[in-house]
Amino acid sequence: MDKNLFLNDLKLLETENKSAVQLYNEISALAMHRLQASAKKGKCAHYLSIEFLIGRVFYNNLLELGVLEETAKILKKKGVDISVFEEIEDAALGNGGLGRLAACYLDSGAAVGVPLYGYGIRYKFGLFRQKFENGFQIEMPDDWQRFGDPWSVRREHERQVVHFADMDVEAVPYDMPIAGKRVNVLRLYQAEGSESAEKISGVLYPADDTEEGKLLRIRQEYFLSAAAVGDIVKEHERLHGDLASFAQYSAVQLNDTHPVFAIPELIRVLVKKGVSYVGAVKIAKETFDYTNHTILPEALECWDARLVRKILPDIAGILRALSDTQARLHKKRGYTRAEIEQTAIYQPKNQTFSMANAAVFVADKVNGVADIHSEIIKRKLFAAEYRHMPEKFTNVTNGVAQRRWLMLANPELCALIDRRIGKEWRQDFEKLSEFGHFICEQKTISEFIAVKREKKNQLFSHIAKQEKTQMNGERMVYAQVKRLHEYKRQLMTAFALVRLYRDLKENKLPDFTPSLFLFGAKSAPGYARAKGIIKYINEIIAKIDADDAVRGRLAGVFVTEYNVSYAEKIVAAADVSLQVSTAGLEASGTGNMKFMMNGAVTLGTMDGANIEIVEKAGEKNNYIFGARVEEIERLRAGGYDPAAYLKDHPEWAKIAETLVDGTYSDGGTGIFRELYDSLLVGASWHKPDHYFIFRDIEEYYQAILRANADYAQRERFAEKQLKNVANSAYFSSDRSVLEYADKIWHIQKDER
Ligand code: 26V
Repeated sequence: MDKNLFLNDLKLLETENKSAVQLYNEISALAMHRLQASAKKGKCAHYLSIEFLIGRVFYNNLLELGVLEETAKILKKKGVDISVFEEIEDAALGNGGLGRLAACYLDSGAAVGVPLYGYGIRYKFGLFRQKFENGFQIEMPDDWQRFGDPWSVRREHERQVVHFADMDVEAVPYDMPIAGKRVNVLRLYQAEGSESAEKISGVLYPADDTEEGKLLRIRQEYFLSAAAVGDIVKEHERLHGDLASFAQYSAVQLNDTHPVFAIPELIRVLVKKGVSYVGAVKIAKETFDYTNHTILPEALECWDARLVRKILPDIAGILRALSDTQARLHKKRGYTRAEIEQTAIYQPKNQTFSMANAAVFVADKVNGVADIHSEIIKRKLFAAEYRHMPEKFTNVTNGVAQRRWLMLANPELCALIDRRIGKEWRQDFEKLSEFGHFICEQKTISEFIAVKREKKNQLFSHIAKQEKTQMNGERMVYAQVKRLHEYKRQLMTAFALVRLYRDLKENKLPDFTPSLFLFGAKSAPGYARAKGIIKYINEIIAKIDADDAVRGRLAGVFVTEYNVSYAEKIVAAADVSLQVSTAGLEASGTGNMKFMMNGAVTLGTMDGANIEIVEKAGEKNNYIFGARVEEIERLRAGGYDPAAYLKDHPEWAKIAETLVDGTYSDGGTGIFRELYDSLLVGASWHKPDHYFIFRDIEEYYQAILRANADYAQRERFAEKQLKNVANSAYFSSDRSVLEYADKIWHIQKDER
């Protein structure tokens, strides 16, 4: 883009009497007008994902285009403060780490010059908007387009028809340019043609507890897969003609199992165009790669074959054929009967298609998202495949876009880094390590402390506005912000908070540094226990808040409507990043990296990317506690008895009792009793305390106290924080994308 043309247009823009929304649309249009997608040459990668959690794009795009500062200056001259655009809400077409990762990867692909194209769904409603009523989560629809969508262009001529047995659906693409060294495109498809067609791109993750819900989910996944495959094949034919060379020019990354229907769809399309079935399978095997993002059994998709057959008979047929091909091949390769059964795409026992098995069978490469996670999938989840085809498996540790998570979120810290090592690190993030030479310097330490104070003040004034909660003073900030799920153990933090409250009240912690515990999370609407945990935390916070005896020393805030923009403020302000999942269950985590870059220490378990974080920044600069994976595996195999533990630890027993002894009220819903039972009796198909809270709780509490005591020596603590900043370069998604390009897609970056 020619920056000057844009800036000249902006200088001429009439701003008087225009609303923020109007200006947002007009300025965005000026930038869009000057943006043009880069030409495709050589091999391209395509990233298929059911979620793209892009957040607010306005500032990010101007930053990527290199005009953010100038734009702010020009607008200021016209009397417009660039922060007015903060009222434009986020586009939340995703729900957590998986979707945010997709957005960071697109950002990095463009920034480093890798031709990486995103394919997703343009949901009419994004993830629900959240508020609390009496401490309970209430969901409201997120009509994200009400401010307009100036960063997308509808491509009328590129529409396609997606066929289901009972209806035809129009897939209309909306293109969002992703600017950097090159301009890539995120193509989101909207479903049109009839009322039932429109439902397909209606909402993200429709409830799938009924047959109708399941069918809708299958339709969404196939809709995305078929539109993307159709588009990639068409583009290949336009540029290269011959389909035999398809895999030479296209890599397709399956972001978890949701887009796995792309495999049978590609085979279907190729066969229809005259390629033999065997030839089509070969091309598919060279084209697809698969990333696994979780080992939780409830999240590994298995679709009822009857339902797939009902609306997609051809696709069901191809999956069955593929499963037969697979069985023959595995037999020839010497898989045991048990291994053949485990890895089968079609599972005859329950008549389902295992989408993960299809992905692993066809993919050229399968990767996990952090070292430990990749080891676990090799050793457990896909053990048989790994035994016979070890070369298929690899790891690419996740990363985050430092442009959004550091430069945009924390310009104050960036300015401090600039003052020490110059500005080059902004283009080449590995240079950030040079900052390491300065972090023991008194001047750097005091300036860093001042930056943290400033970021806390900014966060607190935002919280005052959003949550009507006043927060002041020099507090230490502990933050746990992420999807709400039992394995992430927000409930364990809640217990620790109750313990802190009690110990403070009983004057057992005379030297406690005043602290704030910050929570942010949305719970899936149908996930009753997660919603119960939100209510419990809100009850605890309210009680602490009402108690004069502790108010100055301890506070909690559960922010409402936690989203990407809120996260930007929280990661910049926090001192301690709480990453406390049961070892082995958090595939990677990416919040942990965002906090690290901004100088929060990690207080967490040896899980996901936490392990790599402490490896880089040093265990002594972080707070590690709890059972390691091996111990959890042993406990799971037998011998874990939370009731016996509580018998020996009456202080924790009393705290667990607060779920049922009337200390906190669940409004008569019975959900606290259900949570209590899940810990002590076992509920649904789980054993009691399935996530090992009581194995780790005392160690967790001690780690919180240790960090708190260390913080009293503010400067020493700041050094630990700075060590984390200086060693965070590895966690840039620029590094991750280059690794994908090199190890998985075999693509050269564009050296323009
Ligand atoms: C989905 C579901 C849906 C059904 C109910 C239970 C459940 C539990 C987990 C999930 C997560 C699906 C995949 C996912 O979002 N994984 C996240 O991916 C991030 C990016 O790689 C990674 O950092 C997180 O650790 C991982 O949880």
